Amino acid sequence: MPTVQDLIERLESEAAADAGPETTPDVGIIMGSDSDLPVMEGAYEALDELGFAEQTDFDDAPDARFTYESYVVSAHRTPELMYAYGETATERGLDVIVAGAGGKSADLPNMTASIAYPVPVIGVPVQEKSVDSVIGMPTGAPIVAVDAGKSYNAALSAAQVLGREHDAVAERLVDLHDEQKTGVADVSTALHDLGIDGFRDR
Ligand code: AIR
Repeated sequence: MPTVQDLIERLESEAAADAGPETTPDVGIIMGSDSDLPVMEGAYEALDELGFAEQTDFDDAPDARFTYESYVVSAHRTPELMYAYGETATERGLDVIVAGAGGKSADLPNMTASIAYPVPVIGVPVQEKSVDSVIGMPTGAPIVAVDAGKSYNAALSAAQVLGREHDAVAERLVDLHDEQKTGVADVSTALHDLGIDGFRDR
């Protein structure tokens, strides 16, 4: 069974590999526990909709140009791993990190933001009671965060960061927005034209 130390060494050796930006994951998704997955699913959904592929092997990038990876990293159970993830983020080629944690001491997003700085971190409070600990940063230690549970938006924000450098990502974001607009027009027309009973039955 792999140990935390194995994971730390993996991250460090990947950081030392000097891999090119086309082969490294662009977005890192981390969460405090695998129990956060149901809430963090939205981040995967958004990145999938934007055409990102998941990279499960640092040394074997998928064909897609834009990729993400994910790990469970607990600020309290595995602080060394959190430190290693944040500290190697730049060298491992991550452009932006989406970090989610729950509970009242949801410190993974805010601590990772400090350690990985200047790599931007988009924080996801997994529960309502996690909001204050995710966003409550002192002056000079920035984090960008979404509302409780809004991991889908966190991934869109991450893609917006990438979109400033990569036109292809910006174009995908605009296309996705257009699709969502069309979706509203579609349900609006159906609700009006079918009436509430017809709409419910459709
Ligand atoms: N958590 C895990 N390590 C540190 C913290 N704050 C958070 C997780 C999860 C919650 O604690 O992000 O939302 C409960 O985790 P678990 O593993 O007990 O289900």
